Order: sequence, then C-alpha cells, then structure tokens
Amino acid sequence: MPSSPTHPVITGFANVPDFAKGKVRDLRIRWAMEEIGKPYSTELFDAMAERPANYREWQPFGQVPAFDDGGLRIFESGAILLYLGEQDERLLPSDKQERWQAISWLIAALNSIEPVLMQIVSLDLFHAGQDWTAGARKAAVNLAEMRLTSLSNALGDRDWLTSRFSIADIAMVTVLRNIQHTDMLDAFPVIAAYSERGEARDAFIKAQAAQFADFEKAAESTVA
Ligand SMILES: N[C@@H](CCC(=O)N[C@@H](CS)C(=O)NCC(=O)O)C(=O)O
Repeated sequence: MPSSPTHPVITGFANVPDFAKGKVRDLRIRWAMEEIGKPYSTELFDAMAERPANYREWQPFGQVPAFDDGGLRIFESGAILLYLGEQDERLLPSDKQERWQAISWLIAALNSIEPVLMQIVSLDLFHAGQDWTAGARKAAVNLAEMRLTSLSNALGDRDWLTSRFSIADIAMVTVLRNIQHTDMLDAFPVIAAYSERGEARDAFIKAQAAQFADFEKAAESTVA
C-alpha cells in the first residue's frame, strides 16, 4: 500500500541483482504495514552507489531499511517491526507472556537463524565460484541444519511461532527466504509448510508486489 510522503517512509533499493529481488529487508516492513492496512512511501537508493552522506545520520551503516514516521526515525528491521508491533495488536499480542514469546522469536529469527543462513548466501551468491567456498559450505550447511532442526521441532504442528501470527513470523519467514536458492527445506517439511503459509498471506503478496513494482519503475526511468 505505497502512498504519498505524508505517510511513514521506508527506505529500500531501486535496483538489485535478480537473486536479491524479494529478499531486500524493506520487504519485512512493507509486509507489516500491509498487515495493518497502513499506507507508506518509499525512498529508494541505488544499491550499487554510495548512499547520500546524510543518510548515515539515519542509518549508521548506510543499509536499508530505515523508517521515518512523522520525524521519528528508526533503523534495523527488527526495531522497526517492534515499533509497529507496539502500535497494533495484530502484529504483537498485548498479553505479557505472548508478547515476550513473540519478541523472543523475533530476536531468534534475526540473531540465531539469520546469521547462519546468511553464511550460505554469502558462499553461494556473493562469493559464487571462488574455490575456497567448497569446504566452508559444508560447515555452514551443517550448522544451518542444526538450527533448522531446532526450529522445526519448536514449530511442531503450530501454524505460527507463537499462538498466532506476529512480527516474529514476518522476521522468520523473510529470513528463511534467503535459502530459497537451495533445496535445504526439502528435508524440513514443517518449515517449508510454515514458509508457504506466511508467503500465502495477502499482506505478504502485496508487499512483495510493491517491492518488485519499485524495481520495475526504477528500471523504466533508467531506460527512458
Ligand atoms: N541488520 C540490518 C541489516 C540490513 C541489511 O543488511 N540491509 C541490506 C539490504 S537487505 C543492505 O542495505 N545492504 C547494503 C549494505 O550493507 O551496504 C536490518 O535488519 O535492518
């Protein structure tokens, strides 16, 4: 539901390599905004160029996403999700135990699962074809499989990480997308079904379409 600059602003990229489309982390924030029906605007940067110097006052690492809600500025996708969760119970339950369970899973997605999966992304995509990656990949896959086994056991027969959908699932489902270029989830049917469930949500579909639409718009304006 992208809209005018009077709405909260999410930063993202105008152009990324094909393998990164649908994976750039602004997708998490777009998804959360769609879940609660909140319009937003985007500010897009050229991924291959230096960010504007003053952007680092907003996002110290020059990364996306960052978020501006009427002058209130936040960086880190997890922090932005927490901010949105604080505003709407559809994203984060108010019951104390459920809330902290969801926050625990949000941090687990970003801190226990994402770094492990990003090692595989780094070896397969960012350093593709470099001869040192073969040995390193085996160790990275072993560690990832250990974590995925734990995640699968924790999910069990539940639909979501906690008793209902929350920002924890937005984080986890988008994190898991990073290994879509592999067949690793074939061995984890519980996680594969969980990912599919998340990606089948209307809000996810709209968010992903909006990210792709922004890439296309930027490509058209480059050609024109
Ligand atoms: N921990 C940060 C990671 C952000 C991040 O890695 N963003 C990527 C795009 S998905 C980026 O901006 N990469 C370019 C760079 O690191 O310079 C978050 O979750 O917001």
